[in-house]
Amino acid sequence: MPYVSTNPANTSDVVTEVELATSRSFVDAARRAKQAQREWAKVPAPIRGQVIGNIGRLVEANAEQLAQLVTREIGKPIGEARGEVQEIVDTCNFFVGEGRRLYGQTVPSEMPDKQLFTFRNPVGVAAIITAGNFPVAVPSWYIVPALLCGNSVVWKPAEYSAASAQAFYDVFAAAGIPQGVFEVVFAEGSETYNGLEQALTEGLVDKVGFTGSSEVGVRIGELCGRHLQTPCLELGGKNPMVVTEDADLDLAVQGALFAGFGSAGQRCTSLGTAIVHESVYDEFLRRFVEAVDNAVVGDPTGDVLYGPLLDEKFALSYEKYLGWIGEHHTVHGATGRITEANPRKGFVGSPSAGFFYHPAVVSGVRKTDEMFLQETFGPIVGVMKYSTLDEAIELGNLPGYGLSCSIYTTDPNKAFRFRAGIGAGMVSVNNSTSGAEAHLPFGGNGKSGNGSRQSGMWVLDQFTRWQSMNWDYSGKLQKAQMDTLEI
Ligand code: UN1
Repeated sequence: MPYVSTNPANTSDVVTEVELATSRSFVDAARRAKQAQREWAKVPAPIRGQVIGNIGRLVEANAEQLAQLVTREIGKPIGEARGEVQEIVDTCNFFVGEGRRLYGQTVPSEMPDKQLFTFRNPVGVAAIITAGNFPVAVPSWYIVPALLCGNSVVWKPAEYSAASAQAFYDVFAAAGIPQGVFEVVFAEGSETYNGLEQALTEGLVDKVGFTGSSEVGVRIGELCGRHLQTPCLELGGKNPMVVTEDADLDLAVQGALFAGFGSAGQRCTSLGTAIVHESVYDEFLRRFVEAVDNAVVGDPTGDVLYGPLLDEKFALSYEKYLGWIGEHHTVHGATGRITEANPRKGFVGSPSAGFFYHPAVVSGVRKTDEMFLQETFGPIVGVMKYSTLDEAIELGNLPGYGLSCSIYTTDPNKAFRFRAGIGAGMVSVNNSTSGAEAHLPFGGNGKSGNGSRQSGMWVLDQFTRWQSMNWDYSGKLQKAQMDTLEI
């Protein structure tokens, strides 16, 4: 079945057409990957690291082209797309060095003339399923360390970012990743799920990495559980930003604008609800609404805060989120699709050519609202009041996600109390909820994931398994616990 990927800023622009695979093709790719992994694991880790270095250099050499393609295919503003490409380079740079570390340990034994060791072994074949909002950076967070650790990879990117995925894949092939070690399969959801199930049953997949919705994450988690596997799940978020009474309000507004509306709010780390102290609520809201009103939206090849939604599918779900706005809410400014009939001041380009939506700031949000409890993957931010920091922390935790959060405060005591009380995997102080750096643990808890972490050295635990070894050079049978030396 062919799939046509179009430019969401101009839907008549066809970016690529790919043939979607069946579940069978997914299984075949996993089989090739299984075969190829045996040889790849024998390549010394420092040499695998060199190949990762080649990838980083090739991405750098083709950075502008790749960024332009990402912008054309998913509508991410070009500045952010360049940042996304840089994130691959940063990831490669980190893991080049890891090829010369990938440390194990030497551990003392309780018996004389005996030495204990630990080794990191590759897991085998990693099946990586990723979303299209970060079509190249987030895949690199999985694929680069997985390969470095001696695994092979079967990658299922989002269809609507197929051209970006293909360009990313081509770089890996050109950098010297052997055939079969990295396979890409374009397939829609149910074929992927069936293929994955089959591959797990046949023992062809040893680790699953998934970035996407919490709903699909639960299904993948259940499937993996049946095969006694722990997947790496990076799911949705309802990321709160707390603005305390002593916060620098202009800074908080800048943070809320970028976190809430950067990438059109389509990051898993995007701001969900600004939880603002009652004493500064009105002033924060006034400045925030003004900033949103002045923000430039439109053609993502220019200098805009955000462009179109990723794809038609996301435009449709955004319409659903708008339906959560109730009588007791105040919506500041226009909502819905930007058209000639529903225009936006300062819009850059031609609105009706793509999936452009007005930014929605919704105040008067209550803790029982769908708007407050559910992820709204799009340019919509709720604003609500709190009176004590404990209450703000409780509100931050209430939706049950736990990916990212931030606090704007000039009081370090509040920042530390917030950090300790909030259930999120990532906490920002006086900075946006989004914009993770490539070498800090990335991941969430609760509905945001199963506690797995990506990035930096922490991701090594996803793509290696510890093996212990004990070596007895005493020349006799020494029995643990029984022959322990008495002092
Ligand atoms: C995601 O949306 O899946 O923190 C990841 C950020 C990004 C990653 C977001 N670097 O904004």
